[in-house]
Amino acid sequence: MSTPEAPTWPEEFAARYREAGWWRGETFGRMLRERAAEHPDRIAIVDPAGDPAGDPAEPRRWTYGELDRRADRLAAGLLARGITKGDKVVVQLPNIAEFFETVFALFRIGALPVFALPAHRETEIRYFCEFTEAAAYVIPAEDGGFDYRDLAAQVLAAVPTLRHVFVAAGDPGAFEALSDVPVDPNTDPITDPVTGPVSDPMSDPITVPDPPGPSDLAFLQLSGGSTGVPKLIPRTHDDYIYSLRGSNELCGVDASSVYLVALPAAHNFPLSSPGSLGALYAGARVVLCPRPAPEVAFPLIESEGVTITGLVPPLALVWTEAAPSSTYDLSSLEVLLVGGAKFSEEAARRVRPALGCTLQQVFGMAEGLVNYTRLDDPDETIVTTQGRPISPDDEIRIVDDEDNDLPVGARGHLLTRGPYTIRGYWKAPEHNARSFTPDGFYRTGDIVRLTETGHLVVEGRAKDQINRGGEKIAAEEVENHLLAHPSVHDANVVAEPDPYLGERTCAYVILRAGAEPLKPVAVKKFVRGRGLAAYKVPDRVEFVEAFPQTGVGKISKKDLRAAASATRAPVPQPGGPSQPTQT
Ligand code: AMP
Ligand code: DBH
Repeated sequence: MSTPEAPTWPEEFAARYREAGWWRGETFGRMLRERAAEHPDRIAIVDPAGDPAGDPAEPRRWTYGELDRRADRLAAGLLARGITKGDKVVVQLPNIAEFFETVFALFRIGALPVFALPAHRETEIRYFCEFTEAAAYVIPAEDGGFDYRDLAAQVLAAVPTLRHVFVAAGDPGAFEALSDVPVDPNTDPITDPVTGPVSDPMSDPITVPDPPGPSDLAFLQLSGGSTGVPKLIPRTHDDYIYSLRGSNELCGVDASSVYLVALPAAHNFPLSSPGSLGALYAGARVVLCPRPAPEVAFPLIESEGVTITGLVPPLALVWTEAAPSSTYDLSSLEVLLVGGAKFSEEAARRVRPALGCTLQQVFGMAEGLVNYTRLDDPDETIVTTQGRPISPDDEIRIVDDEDNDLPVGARGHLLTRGPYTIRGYWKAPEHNARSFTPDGFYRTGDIVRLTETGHLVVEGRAKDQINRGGEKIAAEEVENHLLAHPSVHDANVVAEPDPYLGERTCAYVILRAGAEPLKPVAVKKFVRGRGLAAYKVPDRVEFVEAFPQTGVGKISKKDLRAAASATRAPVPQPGGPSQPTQT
């Protein structure tokens, strides 16, 4: 049912998707319970970081039974702290086992994880907490040399709704350790301050008073966006689980699969295409990779027998370069998914010879639609297209600037509607009126063409965004930060080509009349100082007197992009400043 916060599918579509068997009335809470009942002793999660309380040299291995019990106990503890159905909880965790304990506990209660990325900083996190009126924020103590407790202290001071900060790994400092939250329903009676007793102390598993249903929201995912602030994407249990089931089928994931989470776990791609949640749905094994560098990932592929993983194009390039001289045995790897940004045909051709596995291109979006090349597609299709939709009920339109449908083969705007594509962003009615057609098609902002075989080829982008190796940057968001500099009169941010990342950001800046001259590095420092994720800091800053204009006097980003390509700074070398940003 549509709410003012989250528009959803009209009833006739919902009925059709149920009838077709896409939506089966599943929830994440029940899914884990069922898998744990079916095969309690099978390994679900492998975290190479080890057990801080046990042997840190031995990977932690949680069975389905253990993950289920942990989710239950944490759910009980969160309820006891007053976190209930509908509450929002910003989850900003690296690739550690506690990520899954946390999100399944929240799923069970019906509280909604808001999936932040480890790279996000004060500006983004504060916005997520304020906008969703988050009740809690879950962090590691430290990761990648950054202290998330300092960030949490700033956010906590600024956001009145935020009642709890839980530290999932490391020294909690002034906050509560996540490991102190769980309660054992067998020994500790649990009382919700509002609804009273929530469990019978003798019963295990716990009984959640008002568990979420299949058409309830499961979480809020982030959009790369093209506007001043990131948009939040409301996904339901049933629609997301359908995308997992469909992905598993097309990617060959079954109970014997081993999925390596190489990208940040909360990102939609490694979460759901088919990702960790797809693997858990299948009863498979999820191996967490703390960093995607070959020297970290390759030993894990060998030791854990990884069969499938997903990478953004710059990392796929790094892996294909490293694999031929690697001493690790990568022969267990059957499928490498590559997506998030356009994978060049030349790079795609190198995957099988270098890694000995099947390439599967994936063109997806957190808003919904996911396209895969099929494992048995001809090699030419695999290396030259970005795949075709998961569902027979995914509707695809390719249209001109006036929304007229174009003939097959023509380049145009991709519009889509279907059983796992949202009908609107969370709490964004004005933006929704622009991003969706009146009959509910999502305007992806991608320029694509359709081949005779029904595969999509991504040809470009109409949205004002930079795709920096799979990390999306809304030009307007960075422009707003540049405009906050007292010496900046105006600013425009565009993409320029980069051999590794595909694109990187170039900021054109006009200084105020009479302002002291600025160095590019000072501008970058200023943007970084605004508390933004590092990948949003412009790679290049150019000062200009004026911006090129279109015939009607609007600023021409097209001309700026052309200028940026023509004057591109010297090509950076691998290992240099344009290596993929770790998020
Ligand atoms: P988001 O909406 O932030 O989840 O980002 C999804 C966007 O990433 C898509 O709309 C595309 O612009 C881009 N994208 C994802 N996968 C691919 C791919 N394989 N090739 C080209 N662009 C992609
Ligand atoms: O870029 C994306 O958002 C993306 C890419 C591949 C995605 O959301 C997905 C697969 O599910």
